[in-house]
Amino acid sequence: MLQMKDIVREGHPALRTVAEEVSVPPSKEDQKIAQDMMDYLKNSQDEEIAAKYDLRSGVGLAAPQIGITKQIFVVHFRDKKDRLYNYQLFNPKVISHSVEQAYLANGEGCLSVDRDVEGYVVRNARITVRAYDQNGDLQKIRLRGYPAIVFQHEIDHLQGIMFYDHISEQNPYEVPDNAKEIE
Ligand code: K3U
Ligand code: NI
Repeated sequence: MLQMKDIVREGHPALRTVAEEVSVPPSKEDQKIAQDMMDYLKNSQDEEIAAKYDLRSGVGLAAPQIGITKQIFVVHFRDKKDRLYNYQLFNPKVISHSVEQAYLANGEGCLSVDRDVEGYVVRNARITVRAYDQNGDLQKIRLRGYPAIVFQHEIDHLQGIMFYDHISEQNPYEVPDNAKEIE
């Protein structure tokens, strides 16, 4: 099972590399990478397992975060209406996005960043993602609010982009005119 020692941290080149597309349908090897990452998320959200193995809780994980520069990411979380977002995705593309922007009121964190970073991470409020799932089926996923933020955070990892790249250096709490806050 994946543990915190397997997650690379700031300074590791994989976090600043543009990840490579994978073959579709995903190979057995790539399916295992995604499944291992999904197991990490589920374990990290289980209080007992997380305490036993000292896992930091996460809602998403991208392959470059375990040092594998392939376009694979997984998410596992529920939105405020208790809808489950459980996806293993390959070669994702944001095919459209809103002009309106959004940011989490409490900022963002990252399993690859061992420090608190202050400021608003301003992103697109709504996105549509096209990606392949673990079976090789093409998925088109429309997202808004918190789920849209999580998916953008993960897709950024595949482009070598860190969440703090989106924070204004001049004023970390600057809110653009067209941006709304997400609780
Ligand atoms: O956001 C986190 C969380 C954990 C448990 C319950 C509720 C929230 C932890 S940080 C996280 O999940 C990152 C994971 C990363 F870095 F590996 F991709 C993803 C993320 C955090 C914040 C906003 C969007 C995405
Ligand atoms: Ni992250």
